Amino acid sequence: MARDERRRKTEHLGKVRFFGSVVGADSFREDVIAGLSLPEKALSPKYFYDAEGSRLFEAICRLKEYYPTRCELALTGAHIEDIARFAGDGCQLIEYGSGESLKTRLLIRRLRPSAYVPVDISEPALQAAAKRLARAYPWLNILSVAGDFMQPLKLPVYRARSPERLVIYFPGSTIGNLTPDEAHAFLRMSRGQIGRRGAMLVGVDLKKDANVLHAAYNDSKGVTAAFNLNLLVRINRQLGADFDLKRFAHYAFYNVAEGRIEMHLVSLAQQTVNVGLHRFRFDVGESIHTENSCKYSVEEFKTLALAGGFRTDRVWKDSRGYFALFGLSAA
Ligand code: AVJ
Repeated sequence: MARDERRRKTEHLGKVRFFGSVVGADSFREDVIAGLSLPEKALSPKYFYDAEGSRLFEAICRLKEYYPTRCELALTGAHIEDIARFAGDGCQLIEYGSGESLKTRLLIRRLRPSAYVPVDISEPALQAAAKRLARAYPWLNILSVAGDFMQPLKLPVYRARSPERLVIYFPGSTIGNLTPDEAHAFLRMSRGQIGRRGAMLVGVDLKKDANVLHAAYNDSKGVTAAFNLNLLVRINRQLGADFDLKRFAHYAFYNVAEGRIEMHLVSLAQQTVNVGLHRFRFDVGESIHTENSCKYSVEEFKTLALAGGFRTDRVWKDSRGYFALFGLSAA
């Protein structure tokens, strides 16, 4: 980017500050090579979100079959007063996996946080969202962090006049991407970050009719399939690989025993794929496991939160009980 272009951008953004990316191209390559070398091939869902992946995810959120976004938006709107009372006025709001920061607008308007700290792995999505928010809320201090919230991140703290309550907002059931063990570690880390007075608002997708779950991850327009396959497009482009997209298919199912949707990319042929200098063999029907989306009952999540150092103060649900927002504080 040209220097004066950068300068112009900063001026435009007023109260927005960006904190650099910690997600290097090198770790992407290493993680892909390591993941494809496993006996059961697997890749981290965090790599879905290049510019195109973020765009496809936003399209998923607007699909009629994909209920989580709409349910969470509705329940947040319906209970905003209560949620705001729980979070407290004038806190600092940290959001993990902020993406386009859609639901956050409701909170920002009502809470008037002294600072908003969105953390997202996708820099383009982060920048676009910050720009839109800065325009809508010129008074808001935005400290954007490009990074992976699963790693211990040093978050920028806005220096307020008096020490403020830190509230972590983790909506969208992104926590479902983590296995229960990983979620436990994540909660412990977050608990350390916010301290004794802090709080956490976590969106959790609840257990329900497997047909509803299945439809949400196998939409009729094939947007979820495109989202899944885009991971291979990204690997081809950024890592010089030669995945043949016609020879892989999207596959998503509800694993009842594990209580999670699993997404896979299934090889339709016996084939070899090159990633740089590395070669990987695929049997017919062999898959790359690309995502877990864990579903919880309210009780299961309460137990997990408690193990992570949090007491469940509030649970807000949508009218059908599909989705829940948990208000957690330090146990
Ligand atoms: C962003 C992880 C919450 O698990 O529902 C949507 C991602 N994957 N459709 C989810 C996703 C396929 C989404 N999360």
